[in-house]
This record gives sequence, structure tokens and C-alpha cells, in this order.
Amino acid sequence: MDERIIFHLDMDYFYAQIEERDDTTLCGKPVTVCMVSERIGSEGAVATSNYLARQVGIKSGMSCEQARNLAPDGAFIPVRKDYYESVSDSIMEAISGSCKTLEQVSIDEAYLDMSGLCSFADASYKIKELKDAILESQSLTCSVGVGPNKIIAKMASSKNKPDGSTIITPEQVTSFISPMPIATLHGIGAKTEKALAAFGIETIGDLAAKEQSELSDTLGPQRARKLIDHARGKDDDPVAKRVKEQIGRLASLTEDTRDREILKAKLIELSSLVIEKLARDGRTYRTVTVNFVMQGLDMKSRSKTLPHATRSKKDLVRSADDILDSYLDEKSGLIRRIGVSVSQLEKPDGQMMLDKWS
Ligand code: DGT
Ligand code: CA
Ligand code: CA
Repeated sequence: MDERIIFHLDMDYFYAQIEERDDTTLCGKPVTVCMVSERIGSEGAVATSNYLARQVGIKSGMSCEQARNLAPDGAFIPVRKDYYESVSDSIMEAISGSCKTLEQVSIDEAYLDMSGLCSFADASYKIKELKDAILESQSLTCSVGVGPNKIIAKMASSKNKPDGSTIITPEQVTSFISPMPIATLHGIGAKTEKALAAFGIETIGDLAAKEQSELSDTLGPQRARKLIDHARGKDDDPVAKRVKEQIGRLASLTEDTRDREILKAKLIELSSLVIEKLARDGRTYRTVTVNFVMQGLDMKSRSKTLPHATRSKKDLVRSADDILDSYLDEKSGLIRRIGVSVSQLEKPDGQMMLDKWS
């Protein structure tokens, strides 16, 4: 096989950077994006923050209240997940033409298979092209890692942030990863870290020096093999196009309700968002699902499948509305959140979108 060259792209302080871009008055301030819990006005945990906020100790997952104490003059912004999703879609669209295969792995991360399109020696030009494409399309910065496989590319992208890049050639792999703490290896959580510590394994290099047989009893033979391979910088996992098997949007209601008009208006709003996303992906749907999160937080869903594939908003709204009617008829209780999703997605050329790597 020809030499592989894989890029890993990770957007910088993604949610907070989008907010900064959209509101220039935030420039130079610590910016924190807060999750908003069920009820309007009550803040949950920090989703992310910009680098100024990180300097005063604000971290993802801490309570927003705690964050406010750390940065009394900072900006605190409620999360806009659907909007960030649409920014993410635009970014992925802008770069999809620059590689052989694009594998989106989270809202702000993707692997790009660049094998045959550049070499390690000229990778820096491709990095610049990629960063420029994202800047031009969305005015946002990212960090890029380049390596002979996904594991190395991902470790490289976090080496130099924000707006950085790191290229690790096959020859540099061992010296790059060996000294790193074992917890930085993909797939090693606190429990495995502790189990490996009992073997005196603290760095990735320590793990690379072990044989499978030494760790099989503790990790299981397959996992032991895989983690040792990764620690030796070996990973042949392909960059695989990931397809979403459904597209959906969910929203909280301002109060728990079973008012038909309020629920219908929400369904129309959500249906528009779903249709927009479907159009961006160039897909059709056949099945419509409405999700109901009840006051006690139990979840119910009801689906309806249409006779033909379609991209029609009218059909989506009508189907969702029918489902709502029969649901209200059948069930009692107040509804807290409502969602609309479509599945059985197809590309116009008739290819089924499958719920797996393709
Ligand atoms: P970075 O990559 O270190 O410059 O900063 P981010 O903010 O891009 O961090 P990353 O890549 O881990 O996560 C991407 C986005 O995912 C981030 O902007 C917000 C969201 N996110 C990350 N961690 C959490 C979390 O603990 N809770 C919630 N709700 N969202 C999170
Ligand atoms: Ca990121
Ligand atoms: Ca990320």
C-alpha cells in the first residue's frame, strides 16, 4: 500500500469562537458559552469558553455560576446548538472537495484522507489551503494535525492550539508519542490508566514496550493488542465517510403544555430546520418521527412512513401534525420538549443512506 497521509482538523474553541465572530463587542473579553437547562433563565454547565476565559480557570463542564465568579466582567452566552450545527455543516461542505475522503467525527472535528494528494514534505501547503477555505467560508480558525494514521493525526492537532498545526512524519512518530502520559492515548480512560499503572506503565512508550501476553488478562487479548499497536504508533483504521441515518431537531417548550396550537407552531419551526439541513445534504426522506419528552422526562416517539421518498416541507409538516393529533388523542399528560426527525434518507441517485460506515 502507498504511504498514507491523514489530516485531523479541530476547530478552535468552537462554540465560543462562533459567538465572538458574530458579535465583535466580545473581542478581548473572556467569553463563556453556557448550557441552558430546561427552563429559561436557569443556566447549567459551561459548554466551552474562549482562551481568555480559560486563562482564569474556566473549563468545560463546570457550573456557569462558578465560571461567573472567575470572570465577573466576562460575557456569558446561552448555547445555540442548532446554529453551531449549521456552521459545522458549512465548514464540512467547504473542505469536502480538498481530500479523498472526509470523516466528520464530531461537531467540530474531521479526519481527511490526503493520501496521494500531498506528501509530508509539502503538507504545510495543504494545511494552509484548508485553513484558508474555512476562513473564507466561515471566518473561523482551526488547528490541524498531520500524521501517517488517524491516532497520530489527532494527537498532532492538539499539540499546537489555537490556529496551529503540527506535522508528524512516519520517522518522527515514536519520539513524538513515547514520552506522552498514557492517558493521552485515544481510548484510555481513568479505569484503564489505573490498571496499567499497576504494571508500571506511565507513558505511551512504557505501553509500547509491553507484549500482548503480559496485558491480555487485564485488558482482554483484543484490546491489549489494539492499545499496544496504538502505543507503537500503528493504526490502520481507514478514514471512512460517515453518514447520518437521521436528521432531527428538538426544542424545549417555554412551559409544559398540551396546547395544540403551541405544539403545532413548534413542529412547523422544527420542520423548517430539518428541511434546511436535508436540502444542504441533498437528500430525501420517507419516515417522519415526532419525539415527545413528557413532564416527568419520559420519552415517547411516534413515526409515520410515506409511500414515496420526498423532500417536501409540506409533507413533513402534515405528517408531524397527524402524529401530534393522534398522540394527544391517545395520551394524557403535559409535554416538555418536542422534536421532529426524518429517516430512511436517500441521495437522489437512489443510494440508501445506511446506519454504518460506508
Ligand atoms: P479547543 O478545541 O480546545 O480549542 O476548544 P473547543 O471548545 O472546540 O473544545 P472541543 O473541541 O473539545 O469541543 C468542541 C465543542 O463541543 C465545544 O466548542 C463545545 C462542545 N463541548 C465540548 N465539551 C463540552 C462539554 O463538556 N459540555 C457541553 N455541553 N459541550 C461541550
Ligand atoms: Ca475544538
Ligand atoms: Ca473537538
